[in-house]
Amino acid sequence: MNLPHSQPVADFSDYRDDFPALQQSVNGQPLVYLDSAASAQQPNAVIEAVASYQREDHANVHRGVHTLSHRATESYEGARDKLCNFINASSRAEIVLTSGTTESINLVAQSFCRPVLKPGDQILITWLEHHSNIVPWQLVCEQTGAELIVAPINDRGEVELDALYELMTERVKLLGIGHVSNALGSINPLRDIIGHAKQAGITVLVDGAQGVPHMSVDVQSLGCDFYAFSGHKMFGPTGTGILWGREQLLEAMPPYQGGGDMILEVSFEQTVFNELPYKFEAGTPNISGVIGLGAAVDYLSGIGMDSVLEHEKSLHAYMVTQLAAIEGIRLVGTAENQASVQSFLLNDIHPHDLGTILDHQGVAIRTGHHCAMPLMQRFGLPGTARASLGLYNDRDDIDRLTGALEKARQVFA
Ligand code: C6P
Repeated sequence: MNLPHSQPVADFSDYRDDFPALQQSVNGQPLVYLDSAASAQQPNAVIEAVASYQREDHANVHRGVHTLSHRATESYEGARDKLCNFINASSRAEIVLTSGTTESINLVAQSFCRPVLKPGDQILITWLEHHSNIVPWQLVCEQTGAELIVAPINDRGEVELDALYELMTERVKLLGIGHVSNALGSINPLRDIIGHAKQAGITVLVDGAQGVPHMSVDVQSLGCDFYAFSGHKMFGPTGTGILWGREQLLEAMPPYQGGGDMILEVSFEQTVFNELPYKFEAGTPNISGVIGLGAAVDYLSGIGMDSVLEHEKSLHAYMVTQLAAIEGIRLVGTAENQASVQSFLLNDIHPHDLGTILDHQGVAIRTGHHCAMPLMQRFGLPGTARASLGLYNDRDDIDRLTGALEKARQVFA
């Protein structure tokens, strides 16, 4: 549906028409896509922005004096401006374009933490984290002799706040915390957590991979120091991501990688690095992907992130009610404040078998450990089935999911 962006739409699910991938049948059934937490589908506006750059404007950025290079640079840098406004960063210098959340977190681990961490220092995370918010810290702890410590969660999948705050001692140099859990959907009370961390003098990185696609994010009002997210989960192309960081911190950090574009001057004796954010963007970037991401930001801004959250919250509540009504369902992750994601098990059916049976009925979900193995261990599970929502889902999708699960229950009865 290609309405002017400010025009309200009566039925949110009408946006589905904007997504060509959702118009197909899979295994003889209209596709129901409930795997947006892994990667969201792309609207026509994004596909067209990428295609148009590739058809007409393809050239390298920041290098050429010719027209195509100017056009490419304008669109690429235009996307940075859109991202800056989208998360209310105070300056475009704070928007570092990366390949995704994973690279953004590794950049902070290696460039912010590695030069300053020493034995006895600690990095604090929680049991909810995705591997991307665990392993980079493990690596930097091994490199520096610092220690990784982990705040517990309760059986609903919520961070135990008192225990988290007790761990916030002067030894902790950085807190790495997810905005929304990819496996359980728990939304962390970030303002409260960041407030406590700041009182304790701790730098905070938020893994926002599952936050930005589903709600309005204002990095200045959150009060964190770094916020990392991925383009492909917010309806943009894969291989794009953002590290937002406070300018003062980024300014003081050494480059993460060396190469073209991140320099002002090079001789064999020394190199003068480029200004922010280019100091962190070595080599030819993912130009078409970033241009597509700019179009995704326009698309989301047109709908309004508060509306997206409202729509998905109501759909999530419906999903929980409908799932709970199925005999033999166990919901994994029942946090009071939850969004967009629901993990579950059905009797003793292996999640992979469940995923396969659902796929045969045209319903796409993710199964397994969701790159959160410690979290699965916390629940004594090898994995779960996970349905995750995007702005294009509606109640019919949930009904198809529950119908397919009923069938699976009968097959395994
Ligand atoms: N989660 C999921 O199915 P990348 O791969 O860099 O775009 O994002 C990594 C990542 C980091 N943090 C969180 C909270 C995430 O959810 C993800 C990606 C996908 O849940 C793929 S494992």
